[in-house]
Amino acid sequence: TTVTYLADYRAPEFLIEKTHLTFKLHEGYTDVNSQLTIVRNPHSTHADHLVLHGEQLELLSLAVDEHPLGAGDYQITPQNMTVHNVPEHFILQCKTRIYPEKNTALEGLYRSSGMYCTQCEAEGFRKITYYLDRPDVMSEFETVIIAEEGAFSTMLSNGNCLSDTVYAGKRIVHWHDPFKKPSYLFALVAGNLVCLEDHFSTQSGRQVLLQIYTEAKDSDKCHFAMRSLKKAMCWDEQTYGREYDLDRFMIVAVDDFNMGAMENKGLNIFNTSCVLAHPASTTDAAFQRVERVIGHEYFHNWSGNRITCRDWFQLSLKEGLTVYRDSEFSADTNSRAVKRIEDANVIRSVQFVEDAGPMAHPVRPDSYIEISNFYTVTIYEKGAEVVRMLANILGPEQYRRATDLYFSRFDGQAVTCDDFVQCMEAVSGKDLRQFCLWYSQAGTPQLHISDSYDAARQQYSLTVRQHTPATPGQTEKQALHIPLKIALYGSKGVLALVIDGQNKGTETVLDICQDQQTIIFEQVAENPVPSLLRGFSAPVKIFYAYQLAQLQQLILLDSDGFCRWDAMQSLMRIVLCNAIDGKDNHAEQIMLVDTLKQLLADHASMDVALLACMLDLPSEQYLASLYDKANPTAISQARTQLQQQLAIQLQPELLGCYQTLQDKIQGLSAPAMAARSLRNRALAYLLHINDARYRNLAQLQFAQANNMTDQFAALRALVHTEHAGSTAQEALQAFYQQWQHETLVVNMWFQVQVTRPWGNVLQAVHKLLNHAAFDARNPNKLRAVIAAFTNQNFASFHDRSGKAYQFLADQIADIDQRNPQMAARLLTPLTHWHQFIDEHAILMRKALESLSQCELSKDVYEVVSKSLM
Ligand code: HT7
Ligand code: ZN
Repeated sequence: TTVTYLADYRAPEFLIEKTHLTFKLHEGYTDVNSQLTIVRNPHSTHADHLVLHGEQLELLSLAVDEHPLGAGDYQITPQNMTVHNVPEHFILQCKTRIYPEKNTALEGLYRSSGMYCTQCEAEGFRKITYYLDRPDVMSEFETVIIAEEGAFSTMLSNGNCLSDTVYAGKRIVHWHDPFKKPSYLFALVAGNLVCLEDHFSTQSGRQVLLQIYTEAKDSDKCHFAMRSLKKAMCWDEQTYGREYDLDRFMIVAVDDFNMGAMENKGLNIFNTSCVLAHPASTTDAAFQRVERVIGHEYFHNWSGNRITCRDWFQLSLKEGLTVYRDSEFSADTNSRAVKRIEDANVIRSVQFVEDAGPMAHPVRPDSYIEISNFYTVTIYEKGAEVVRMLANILGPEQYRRATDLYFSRFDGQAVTCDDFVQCMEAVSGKDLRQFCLWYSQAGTPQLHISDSYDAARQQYSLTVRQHTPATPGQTEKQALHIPLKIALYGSKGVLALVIDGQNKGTETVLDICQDQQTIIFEQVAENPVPSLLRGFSAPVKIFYAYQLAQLQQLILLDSDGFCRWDAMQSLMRIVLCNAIDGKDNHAEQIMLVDTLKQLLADHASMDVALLACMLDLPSEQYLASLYDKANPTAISQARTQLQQQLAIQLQPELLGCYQTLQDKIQGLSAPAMAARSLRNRALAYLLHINDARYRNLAQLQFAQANNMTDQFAALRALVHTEHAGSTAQEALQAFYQQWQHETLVVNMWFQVQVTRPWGNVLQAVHKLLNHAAFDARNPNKLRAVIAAFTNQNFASFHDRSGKAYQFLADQIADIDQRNPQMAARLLTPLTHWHQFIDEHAILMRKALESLSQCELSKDVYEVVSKSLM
């Protein structure tokens, strides 16, 4: 196996000015003719041989400037083709044959329910034709697609359609993309699709044709995506001054897709799960996902496509920035506090766990074996937090000027994370060298905070100590620049902040830059409660020994929604950890119940969406991360018990909430969604009580719901309680009966069963794998059954027998034969073995070891070998 290192980056020896591709689609195979206008890179060394990428290609012919090449003129290996003795400037003509119908890896050109589609990022284009398949080679593309006349209603590629003709029984469609782009943004689609059309007129008055293509059966599920797209286009004009640049923007929905969606220039390809939505069959959460992903891919048109990455080590340049952009888009359109809580939750329960494991890597990694393994929460979500910190350090005006500078300075180029930060420095005049460690240093910084109050001097001091634990290959860590946003609360509310004689208002950002530093607040009339890391101002762990009453004060009164939720999480965490550790918990439990009672009783005056989040207990995964060696059984038990206790003790308030919100749940407005989310959380709690009244409530909601959120929440509550017996079974059957023709809903039906927190779920999983609706080649099905079981069913995955660990290893060995990217992704839960007590760690390792005995793809090999190191 070869390792690729950032330090080995060299500019390309050759550039490709023009790329002219002709695809002849035949049943069973596709012939690709490419004509590349190649020049030697004036900025590079003077090689006289050209090395192109190419994998799994059948070479039919090759010519330089129309002269056919013979066997001695070139050399082919499984990864490359070397053409010897090429001139300064020439045209390379290459004919290859590929087999899309046999492509189960879903990378390159493949078929998904009959249609042809492509996925080229990161390195899939080399499975289509020989090319310089690297993001710093940007070329102008022309694409001709030829198929039997009448075979496909839709034949698409990037850019503008130049012509669409029929000749000698063949349909010939010619596309041209005027913007230079790297090969990873190339796309082609051919299929029998229908299209929803609309228009957007840009701020400068240009008309853009918007099209969303789907299979005919899904034509009624595109309206929400279309609205989201127009909203996103408008938002990017207003927030970043970015206007769309082509005359046409197309989205195609496909069933078989390894990720959520892909930002190909002018022709985004979407997993159906991230574009289709209809109130009857789509939950509120899924609606929000569609809006977010539509925004994300659209925003890539500037952050990724116009300005792209120099090499894949810079992946977060486009992904971190684009996630930050989509996250602000969602915050502006929905609840800002809730969005921040969701983001923080992902960082804490998933990214911190990645950072503590064998796959830990910096936002800009130094090396990889398989780049597909680096589309991670660290690159995406931590990368977004890094951009957010920069935006906050600069403030809104400077940040906007800095992004304007970035977009104009580097338009049409492939650049680095350093280039991005330099724009921030240029505009603000700030020295961001220490800040840049966020890009190169892996691991989660820990802030240990202590305080003291001097009543005589009226001074309050906070001492902050920072420490980042070692990660694989990085033992020495330097102090980071951490923006710590804080406020202080007194008995009558928020206090004015005075530091060094300067008035800081009621909220300030402390620049934590040293291993240890102390900040002194003056004119503080009483010992305050610190509100720390407001708005989740940095992706760090905070350690501060709050007293219970202090937490309660923050929960009830903090003006920062994130901090209210966070204080509640802390209180719940204390109760749960005490239970896990077998400690006395009386006072803590009383405090928790009392606080929740107050919130629920007063729900009319609260942000309902925020209150709903505040009812969620910390995830098992997050709780496990708090321990050196976690006992998964103890964690699951403590969590289930607390859910039951809270349900019993808060019964009247939960029921009250459920009933009073009854008349607020119609439609797709934000208040209606918030009401549904609170009501359904209340319902889920109530079903932890073994009482037929509550089961009837769920049954009634299931039967009467006119939207998927409520119908599914009721189903989930029934299936997830041990006491619902045949009622749950009947609901499951009815649900399948009703929705069996909606693939995405069937996936939810799979998911709800494998995440059941009781009984022998592994047995149920085996049964579902044999269900007629299951298809092991479809990534969404693998996610709905296998990933949902192993990632969202902590108790069953960590069953003491270790059977679920071995089950996952066996599944991965099988999936890896067809789809290495999916196989490697599914492996994640096993890589966390080091988090758990030996009894589990040994079994998890054993499963990994069994996998390491198999013939593995590069993708799975990298994860397995790093996990066993
Ligand atoms: N930029 C896109 C990445 C992507 C991808 C990567 C590896 C394998 C398959 C893939 N499909 C899409 C998605 C995005 O961040 O917008
Ligand atoms: Zn992206």
